[in-house]
Amino acid sequence: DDIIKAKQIEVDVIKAQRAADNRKRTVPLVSFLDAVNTQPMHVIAEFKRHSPSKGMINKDVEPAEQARIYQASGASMISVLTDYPYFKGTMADLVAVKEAVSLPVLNKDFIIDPVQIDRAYQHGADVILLIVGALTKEQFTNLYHYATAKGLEVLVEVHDETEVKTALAVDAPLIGINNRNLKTFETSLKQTEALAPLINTEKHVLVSESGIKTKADVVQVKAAGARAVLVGETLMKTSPEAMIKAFTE
Ligand code: IGP
Repeated sequence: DDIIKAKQIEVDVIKAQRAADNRKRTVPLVSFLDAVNTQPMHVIAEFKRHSPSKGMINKDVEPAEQARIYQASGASMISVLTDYPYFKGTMADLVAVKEAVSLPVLNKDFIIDPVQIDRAYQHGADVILLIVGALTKEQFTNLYHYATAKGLEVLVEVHDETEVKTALAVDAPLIGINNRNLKTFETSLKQTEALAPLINTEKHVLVSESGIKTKADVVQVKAAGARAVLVGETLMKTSPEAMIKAFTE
C-alpha cells in the first residue's frame, strides 16, 4: 500500500516531465511469447539491486554487464526493476539492458497509470508487469488493453483465486503466480501449486515468480505446470551461469 501511494506521486512527476520528454522508441519490439515453445522451461532473469524485504542485494554489478551474462547463460528474458524508492532501480537500467541484449526485456514496476506504460514503451520495454492485486478490476482491464494495443506483452501477476479470475477474464496469455506474499514478504512455492490448477496451462503460459533458489525448486513448480521461473535474488547473489543452465535443463 505504501508503494502504491509513492507511485501516485511518481506518476504526477512523469506526467509533468513527459511534455518535455517526448522521445520516440527506436529499438525493435521482441516477443517473449513467440519463443515460448522452443524449450520446456524458461528462466526470466531479473536485475534486482535492492528490495524492501532483503535490503541491498548487490550494488556492484552493472545492469548491462549482468544482462549480457544472463543472456549468454541461457535466460529467455531479462526483467529490470525500475522502481527507485524501494528497489533502487531506474529507467536508465532498462535502457542499458535493452541496448546490451537481443532478448525481450520486461519492465518491472508498479504500474497504476497509462503514462507508465508509455514510458516503458519509449524506453524499450517489450513486456510489462501488471500486478492485479495493486489495481481495481477496472483499472487492471483498462491498463491491460492499453498495453497490448501498443504491441507490448503483459505479464499478469496474481496472488489468489480472485486475481486468477481477473487474469482469465481478459484471457491473458502470460500469467505469473507470485510466491511472495506482498504483505508479509514470505515466499512459498505452495502458492504456485495452489493456484496453478485454476489455470489451463496448455493455453496460458504460467510463470512461477519469487523464492526460486535451487534446481529442486524449478522441478517442483514445473510439476505444477510452470513453463518459466522468474528469478532475481539468487541470480544477483551467486554466479548466474551454472544456475541458469541447470534451471533450463
Ligand atoms: C524475483 P526473487 O525472490 O527471485 O528475488 O523474486 C521476482 O519474482 C520479484 O522481484 C517480484 C517483484 C514483483 C518485485 C515479483 N513480483 C513485483 C517487485 C514487484
